[in-house]
Amino acid sequence: MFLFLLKFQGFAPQFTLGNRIFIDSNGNGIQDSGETGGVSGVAVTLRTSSGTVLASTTTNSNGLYSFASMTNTYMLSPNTAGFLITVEYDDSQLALGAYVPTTANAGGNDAVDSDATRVGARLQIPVTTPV
Ligand SMILES: [Ca+2]
Ligand SMILES: [Ca+2]
Repeated sequence: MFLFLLKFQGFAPQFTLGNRIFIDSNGNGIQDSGETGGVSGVAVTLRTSSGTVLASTTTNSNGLYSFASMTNTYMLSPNTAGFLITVEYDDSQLALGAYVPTTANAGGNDAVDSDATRVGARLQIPVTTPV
């Protein structure tokens, strides 16, 4: 069984939001050192807290995704909460195949855990923009 891990990190000052949809091979909710594979072609969307779509992208061959130049394109302010990075978890998301979400926020290291929680047919990560 394979699981995937959806990770968020924000990088200041360019406000590149993103990270990876990761294959959590041992299902422990942690991006372990040997787990370098990602899921490609997954549609990822940046939304407001009320669900309005701000931007969409797809993961690359390493499972990486990002929303770049946020401050200019979307007028996001630093250190602002209220955005969501979302992945549809339904039949429309063919790239995920039989992958299922892994445990969110496992262990004590936020740098290597999975941040996505399931809300209905959607996986989402609440986002606060970088300081
Ligand atoms: Ca793992
Ligand atoms: Ca976390």
